[in-house]
Amino acid sequence: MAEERTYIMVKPDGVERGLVGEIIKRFESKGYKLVALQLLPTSRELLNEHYCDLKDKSFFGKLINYMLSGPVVGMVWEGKDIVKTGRRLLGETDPLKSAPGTIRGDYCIDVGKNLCHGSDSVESAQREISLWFPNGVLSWERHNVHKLI
Ligand code: RTP
Repeated sequence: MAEERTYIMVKPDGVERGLVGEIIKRFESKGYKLVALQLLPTSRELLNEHYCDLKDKSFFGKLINYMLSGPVVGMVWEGKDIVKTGRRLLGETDPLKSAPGTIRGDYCIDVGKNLCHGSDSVESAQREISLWFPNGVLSWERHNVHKLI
């Protein structure tokens, strides 16, 4: 059976602040495998689809404007329990509730600028990966994984 995958996205503030490398480093260091990576401007259409579950929330308009403010870096990471562990690496949605040692706990203070997104379930991950990477992602093998990490 294929390994679990998740969609991780560095939001415009993370790209602007030069934190892409730091975020990638945390997933790599943990032992996860990168299978897709892209820098791209978002569009209202993609964001409406990505955040379709939140369209009735009071902060929806603010969220979409923030996400349209600059390019994002979208990634697909693969590995054991990556959806749940990926969210733990990111920290809580509200950075002030995020433990030090998590990405949001270490690098931000505002829920409206919380640096990154991570899929919240295996089903959401599949939906988001198809949305942001319609041409698919790479499959590759790490033969010397224990020597690399
Ligand atoms: P994400 O989708 O970005 O990983 O966030 P999440 O699951 O941790 O949180 P969710 O409830 O899905 O919210 C999506 C994004 O909306 C922004 N937000 N603003 N009260 C507010 O102003 C507020 N609440 C949420 C955040 O950027 C959050 O990540």
